[in-house]
Amino acid sequence: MDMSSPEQLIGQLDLDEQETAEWIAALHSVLESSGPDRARFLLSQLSNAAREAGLQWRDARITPYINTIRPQDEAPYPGGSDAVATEETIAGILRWNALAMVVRANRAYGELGGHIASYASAADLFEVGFNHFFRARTAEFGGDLVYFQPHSAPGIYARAFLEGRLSADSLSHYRQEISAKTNGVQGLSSYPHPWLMPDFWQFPTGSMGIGPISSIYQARFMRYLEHRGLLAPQPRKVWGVFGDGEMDEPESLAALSLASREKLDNLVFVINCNLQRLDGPVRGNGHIVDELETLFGGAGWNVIKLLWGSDWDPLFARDANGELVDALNRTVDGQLQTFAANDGPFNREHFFGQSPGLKAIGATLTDEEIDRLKRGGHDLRKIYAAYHAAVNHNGAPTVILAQTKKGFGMGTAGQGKMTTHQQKKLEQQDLVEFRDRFKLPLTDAQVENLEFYKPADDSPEMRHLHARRNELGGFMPRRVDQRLPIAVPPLESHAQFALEADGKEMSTTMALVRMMGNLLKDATLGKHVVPIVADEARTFGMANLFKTVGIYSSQGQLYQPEDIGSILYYREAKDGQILEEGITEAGAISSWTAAATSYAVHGLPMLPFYIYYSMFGFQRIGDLIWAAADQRARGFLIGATSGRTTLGGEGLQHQDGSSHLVAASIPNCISYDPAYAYELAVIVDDGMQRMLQKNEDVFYYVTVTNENEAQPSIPKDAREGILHGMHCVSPAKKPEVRLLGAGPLLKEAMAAADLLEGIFSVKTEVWSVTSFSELARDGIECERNRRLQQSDDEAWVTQKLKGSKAPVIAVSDYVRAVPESIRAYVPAHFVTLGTDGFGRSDTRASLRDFFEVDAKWIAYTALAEVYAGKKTADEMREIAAKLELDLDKPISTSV
Ligand SMILES: Cc1ncc(C[n+]2csc(CCOP(=O)(O)OP(=O)(O)O)c2C)c(N)n1
Repeated sequence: MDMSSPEQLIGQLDLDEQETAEWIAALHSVLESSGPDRARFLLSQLSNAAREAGLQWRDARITPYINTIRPQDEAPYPGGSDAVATEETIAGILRWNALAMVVRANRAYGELGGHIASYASAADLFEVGFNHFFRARTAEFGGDLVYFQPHSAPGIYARAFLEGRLSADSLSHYRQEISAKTNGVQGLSSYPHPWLMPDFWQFPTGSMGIGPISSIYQARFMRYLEHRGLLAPQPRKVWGVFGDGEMDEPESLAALSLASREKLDNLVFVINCNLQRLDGPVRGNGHIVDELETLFGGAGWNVIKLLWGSDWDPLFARDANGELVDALNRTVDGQLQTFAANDGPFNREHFFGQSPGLKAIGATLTDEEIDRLKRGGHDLRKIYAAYHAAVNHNGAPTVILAQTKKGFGMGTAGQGKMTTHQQKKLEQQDLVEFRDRFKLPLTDAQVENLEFYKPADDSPEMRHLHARRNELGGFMPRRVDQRLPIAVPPLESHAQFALEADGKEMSTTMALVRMMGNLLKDATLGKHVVPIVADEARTFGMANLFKTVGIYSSQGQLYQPEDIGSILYYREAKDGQILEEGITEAGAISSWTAAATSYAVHGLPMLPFYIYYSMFGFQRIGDLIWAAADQRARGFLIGATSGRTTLGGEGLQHQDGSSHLVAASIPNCISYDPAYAYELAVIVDDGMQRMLQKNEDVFYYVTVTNENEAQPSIPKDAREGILHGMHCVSPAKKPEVRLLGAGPLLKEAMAAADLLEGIFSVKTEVWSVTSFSELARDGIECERNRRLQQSDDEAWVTQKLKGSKAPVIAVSDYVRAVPESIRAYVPAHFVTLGTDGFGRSDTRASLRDFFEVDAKWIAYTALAEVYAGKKTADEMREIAAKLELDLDKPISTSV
């Protein structure tokens, strides 16, 4: 039983007030005489004693609904009142320009959308960061990293406008990126998108939950680079400014314990608690701040509640018997929102009118003063004090729970309104009120025209703004891509075994791990390689790397591993190279993204290989991969145990038949499904050259399998075809049928060719398709060039297959839609086979029969084409019988 819930604390009657006073006095006296450490020690001793006495007492996870930092402990504002006043003026201007940007865009084109209310609530939180804390990257300092709340983007653009980085023309092209380009202007993307604004945004945060988890793994990856001696240790911080609603996303909370376990005091979360999401308060009957305090506090974070502005301090000072604090404890979010949406008289009546004591406190204020009582997240001094405490906290990450008003300053039109999130049109009267509220020097006509406002260069505001950013190293956000090539070792140095396999048996997974092991040993490249797993290293045969390069652990190894005697023992080390993330694909991909973007974020190119069950990639964490693509990630995603029929017994949830379909939809994802170790070697080599040497913003998705098979050596001149997506592995003169086999099913296509030639004397040619998606992309582009430019471009598929009219049968271990993607470029009759439907637990042989993709089914399908119009139905049935195929079996997609 938790005896310390707030209700109990608040509601409990004090049976002996004198005794209580004595205990409290004792605490104060210890504090005064021996300081806070001693006081904390005594409290934990008391807590232990209580537990030993069987009290089952736990410290409250929820503290009262007031600021964590006492006024007397607040760090003073640098620059004092002048700075506060100037920065408040700047914040007002930014609010206006952000609002004007959104309202203008929507006046012109009602469909563009955008948000005003979110930034209105977050502006002060950002401004204190921009003016005092967010340090830019310079020649000497790596810079702080800031994850911006996505729908506050208009405010960040508004600031860049004042800074002279974005023009008024750009602001006029908010959410009009395509027409902006036509007009020769930098358009502004809706949310932070490095793909669209590569010199500006560093981190994509538009999809809720991605920012929080990414920022945690980013902070951890910075430590990894430092511990491995690749990055000089510097007091850099990762800041994440997020909405309270965004904290509902599982990804937002998924890595909280990692952050505290790793003692990431380089990480600060600022949660903009405006108590509203999109639809409304969502959980209006409670306190989101308390919920988050429990979650973050329980996970070991330093929690700072920043709820009330300085103008509340005298009210609390007058609250001798705790009535005001009690009332705040009791006032739930839905009600706080109603108070935000209403004026002074309403708040006097409904909040301060609750009891005579509160009434007396309220009586010290005018209605106007009550109306203007600030929440903590709108008070620059309080925000500064909280940030100051956060950046000086050691040993744990900090979260600041900043209470704000959604649509702050939008008056009766928007502040605290249920509908404020989507409001993007304001009446003239509302705009004038907004101008007056923030004392903007705009005429009614300028307001009507939604003119952007920029103070004169020599105004105190502009001078202050520039001085602050100069002091902090320059403008932010800013993405820097220095193009730092890294020498890629010659293919033979790490993949000779694959190029000249000469029939040796191995799986493509084994080949990949062996190649990676060799790359790790390379004098130049080795240290840049980052092997990442989500607790499956043994599944993929990577256990030998535990010993050779070690598993990263910020604490080193504090125990003697059970297998210490083995040469491959489980070795954790502070400079370990493998990121072993445990069972969290979301975490592992976040680490991968941090590594894959290190070239831009830290000016330090890394080469991550994240190796995982292919089914738990694009299907499970596809949105995180999409965001990595937006962030111009460079690295390898290795989908292991891939293919619907190749991962035998694992069944429906594990067998992947679709990842290549999704991978193909990501423009900068180059995906391959190689069959042979030598193909894999060529692909990895090409990837390294493009990503590391040529600095192309692409990443590679490569599927590998655990099926052992005899690996041939690389045929002469195969490289070009492998990279284009198909090359001939078994040519035939005047073939009657051509088989295209991909990945693990190339083997079935080769066996089908043997059946066709051996039993039916049908001349068969076999091609290995390494990438249907690359072939399709090439086809789309060539086709378009022919249409638009009247060029004679010909798709690779067409070039390779046009020499014959023989039918073409394609088979892969993926859904038919994958090979179907090249249909338009196949200059012959084309049939596709694939693994549509749910997987099953069974042997590979049974699965391939079930999905009709084994050698016999491929052979039968080929014969059906070759004999079309020549054999009767009965004769085809005889052929099927000869091949032991059941033509009446249900389709694999049926139940
Ligand atoms: C994954 C995902 N789901 C839904 C949305 C749509 N969405 C955009 S903002 C928003 C509400 C955000 O609320 P909150 O985080 O509290 O921010 P506020 O605007 O209140 O500051 C939603 C649901 C999204 N961007 N991403």
